[in-house]
Amino acid sequence: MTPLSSLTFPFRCAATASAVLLVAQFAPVLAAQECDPQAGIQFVEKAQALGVNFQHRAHHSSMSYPLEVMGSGVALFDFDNDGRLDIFLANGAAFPDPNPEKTAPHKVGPEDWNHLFHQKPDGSFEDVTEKAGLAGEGYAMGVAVGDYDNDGYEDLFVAGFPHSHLYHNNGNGTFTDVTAQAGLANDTNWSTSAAWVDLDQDGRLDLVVLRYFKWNFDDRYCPTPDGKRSYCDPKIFPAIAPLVYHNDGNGHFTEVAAKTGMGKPGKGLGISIGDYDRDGKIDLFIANDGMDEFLYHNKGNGLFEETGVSANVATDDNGRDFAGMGTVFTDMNNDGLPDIVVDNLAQQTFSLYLNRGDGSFNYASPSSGLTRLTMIHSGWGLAAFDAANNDEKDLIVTRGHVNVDIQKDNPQLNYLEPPMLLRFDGHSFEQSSTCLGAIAKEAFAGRGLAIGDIDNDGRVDVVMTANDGRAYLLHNESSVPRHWISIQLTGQKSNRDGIGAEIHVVSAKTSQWATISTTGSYQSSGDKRAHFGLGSDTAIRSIEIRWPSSLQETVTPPAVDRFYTVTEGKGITSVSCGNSPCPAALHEAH
Ligand SMILES: [Ca+2]
Ligand SMILES: [Ca+2]
Ligand SMILES: [Ca+2]
Ligand SMILES: [Ca+2]
Repeated sequence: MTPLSSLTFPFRCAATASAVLLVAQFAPVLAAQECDPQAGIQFVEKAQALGVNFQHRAHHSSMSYPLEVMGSGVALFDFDNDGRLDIFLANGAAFPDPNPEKTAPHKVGPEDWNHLFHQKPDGSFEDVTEKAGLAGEGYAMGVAVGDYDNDGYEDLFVAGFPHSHLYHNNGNGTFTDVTAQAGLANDTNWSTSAAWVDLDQDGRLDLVVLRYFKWNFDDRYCPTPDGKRSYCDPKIFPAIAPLVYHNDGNGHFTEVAAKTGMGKPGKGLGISIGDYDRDGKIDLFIANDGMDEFLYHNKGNGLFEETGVSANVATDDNGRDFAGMGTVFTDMNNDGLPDIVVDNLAQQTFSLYLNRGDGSFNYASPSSGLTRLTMIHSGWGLAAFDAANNDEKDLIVTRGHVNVDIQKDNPQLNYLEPPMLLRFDGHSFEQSSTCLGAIAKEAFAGRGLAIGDIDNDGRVDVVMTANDGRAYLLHNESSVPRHWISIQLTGQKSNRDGIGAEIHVVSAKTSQWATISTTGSYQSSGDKRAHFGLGSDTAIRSIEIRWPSSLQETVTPPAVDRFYTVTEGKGITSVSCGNSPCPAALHEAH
């Protein structure tokens, strides 16, 4: 049999006997895709109904340039502080086909623009791209949201090719491109995903920008078995270091990848943050394509060491690398230790690494059922969230292969795939994609994905993107009444977003942890609020917060089903019931 290692190429072209056998072996499982009515999970797709009319333009060419199949991302954030999440969508750009002169991609008109959709009080969206000044330049890929100057307004970093852009939020509905004055104009080549995180705990968000590989528009002919030009295996392109920008505090950044120990060349597509060894210093996971994954352990003072191999997260349990794309760094089984999930191309299976608590992880894809559920699927956008508010973390994934012709050579695989929902009970996954509603039957080239409670009803919603396709907004309409709580942090000594803070929520029957983060998934940026499903519990016993400044703070909210803001050192400073007024009685929720 062909060794599986030969199948781990993202842009693989040929079918093999082993792949077909594997597919046949797992075929019966795929029939069982019913949504368990007990869970009460239900999503309804509403993008166009709510005015989120976005079409991604990939500019697929005759030359199979890899750039054209990898984007783009989405961000869910409240840019105008009106309490309602808004949506930013990154878009492609045009270039000559073929492009021997290596002309940089250029947005020729509104159809190539990035778009900002403002959520109105009635829950529908209006396109405010022009007013905001966010149409963008070049081929945009990833999006990262963070208030880097701690002025209370979320700023926006847009990664792409051949340059990335930093947009400062002016606080009046407009943004200013500050890339050059911030010292980020040297960010050339192909940037994919980025993360805002305070690496050295000085109270200011730093910026980690992943790059895919060293690439330009050179003609690379990588044929399929029948001689047709196809996408080249990323293994033929040289790895490249990420860009790590220290926030100097005056609107300027300094590139410090080598100085911080994070200068190891990679092929980065996804990044997520979590304090895996619980030492109070935030660590980073980087999903690389077709090589070892990286885990950067924070040694303090802004210095890092790469511990992927010793921590057992560099490969699968047979030492095989994979096409790491989306990633989450979240406590999946409520034991207080952040776990790691990575999604990959078909025939590689997705990866679940459960934190052992000793600085290493256990590869749990086979034992959790994730192997059999993902064997023939390709994943990109990825998030863990409690879809049913029942104290369990579920996984949602956007899917689709990179190779348009994959089905021709490999009948069991698909270029276009519907998104997937997997329920997780802390031990094993259960196929629950039909809970996503009609979209569970709609195949598209899924890429970006971000989660957040878009309509502030206590149920977490989802936005998805498609390469050369439209945007999708999955409204969570799960029907079984369960309780929840949402926490937004406002840092004082810590960064204002509270990114990197850990929150531990305890109720009668639940004990849950979350790390405040906008990064993770694939090229996307999610709601910075931490949402906790509480099942039937109607009271919170305590909430412990460990701020990035190291301050430990305990608060006890008086009621569930509320949005709380906790300000560093000051406890609860605001409470809201979302879009409706709070009921008069505090413990009415039963
Ligand atoms: Ca808003
Ligand atoms: Ca700001
Ligand atoms: Ca740590
Ligand atoms: Ca919602």
